[in-house]
Amino acid sequence: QRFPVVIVGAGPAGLTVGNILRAAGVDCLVLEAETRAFIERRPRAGVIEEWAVRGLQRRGLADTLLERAQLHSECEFRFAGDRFRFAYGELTGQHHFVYPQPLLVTDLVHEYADTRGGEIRFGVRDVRLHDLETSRPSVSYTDAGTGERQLVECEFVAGCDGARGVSRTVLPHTTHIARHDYGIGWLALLAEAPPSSDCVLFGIHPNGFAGHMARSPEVTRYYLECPPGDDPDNWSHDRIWAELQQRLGADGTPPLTEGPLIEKRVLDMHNYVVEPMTYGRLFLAGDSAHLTAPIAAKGMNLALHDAFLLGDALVAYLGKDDGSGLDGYSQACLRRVWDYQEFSQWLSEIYHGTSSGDEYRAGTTFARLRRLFTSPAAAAAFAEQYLGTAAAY
Ligand code: RFL
Repeated sequence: QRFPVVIVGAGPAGLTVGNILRAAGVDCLVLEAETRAFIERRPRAGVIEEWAVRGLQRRGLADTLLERAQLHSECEFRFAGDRFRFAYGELTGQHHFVYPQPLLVTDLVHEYADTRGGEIRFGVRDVRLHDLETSRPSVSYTDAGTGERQLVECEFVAGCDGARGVSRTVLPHTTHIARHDYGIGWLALLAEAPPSSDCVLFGIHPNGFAGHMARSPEVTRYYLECPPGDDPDNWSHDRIWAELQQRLGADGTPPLTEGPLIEKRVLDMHNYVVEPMTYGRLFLAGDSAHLTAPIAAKGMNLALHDAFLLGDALVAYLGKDDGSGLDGYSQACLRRVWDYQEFSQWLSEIYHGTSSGDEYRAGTTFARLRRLFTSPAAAAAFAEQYLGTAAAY
């Protein structure tokens, strides 16, 4: 079997690359470890930046999203019993689109496999990459149905298999992997409860950070800062809601609308960046190349950015023999990646400085927050970074 491109992983990155290739008539094969039903339900991100939505739209991948997503243009910081609205949409003229990741993945799989006729094999096991330094690499895997090993020859491998995939493990020792550990955990929660505000809420509290993000009229994502490696079982339903009410409480606001918790898991906040994002004929995209803890809700946006660049670059090379996109791929991606990493770090200090137990950090956190609401220049800079428009400069 032979395909010009084999894509490992059917997340937002892999499916977007696949869709771009199919639209240009470039054949490809997507290999995915999970089932279609599983990836269409896996809850994760929910906030997509406007430039990313426009990028999907230009490639015919945003029709359902544009019909169904909610537009957000404000967020609210709650601290010291007060609430401060931040209207970033007014400052930039741009929005966030709230559209849960499983819905985007469902749209992208449907478009790729059912509309554009792309081939995708689910439930594959033990994917291995071969001869990446040559112009004839290949990928082997164990087929889900027959249990037999299969070998697929190709010209390029797109490593879009996320933070726990195989692509990153085959990189040579000359590849640099920069890591950062925040030393904190977040209890990530999905509540079967309507949102309690029309915008994202950030609770800055001595007990720890708390976040509120709408996902749909029926489901809301919440986060609670907790010790890294904490056991989710330490967090009973009652304890969770008591902490959320306290950390997100502000004078004159009604209590949060409570509901059953349908997801409860501890995320250890850490980041990494792989540099360069390529090795021979292997091109990494998305979480396989860089992880950004969900502090600034950037991961899926970066995955889409990589996918646009990689999809277009592969089409240019395979269709027009133009290798410039592939040559500049890693550098072009990493510019936005590092910009978002820096913003995540900056925002992390706002979220976690107050609860660090360090009076000095608490003081500088409040100074940072006050500046957002008193300095128009600081507000404009925050708005650009929050929406990802600054990274385009
Ligand atoms: P994905 O989505 O992890 O997809 C990788 C796919 O590869 C498959 N796979 C393999 N397939 C074959 N062989 C192997 N050996 C394989 N190993 C893995 C996996 O099954 C999977 O289907 O990576 P991709 O495409 O790079 O997309 C990245 C995003 O999923 C990720 O960055 C975001 O979810 C991060 N994130 C958020 N990002 C945002 O932009 N906005 C948000 O609001 C936001 N919220 C979040 C988040 C991540 C979270 N978690 C769970 C870490 C909230 C949370 C709680």
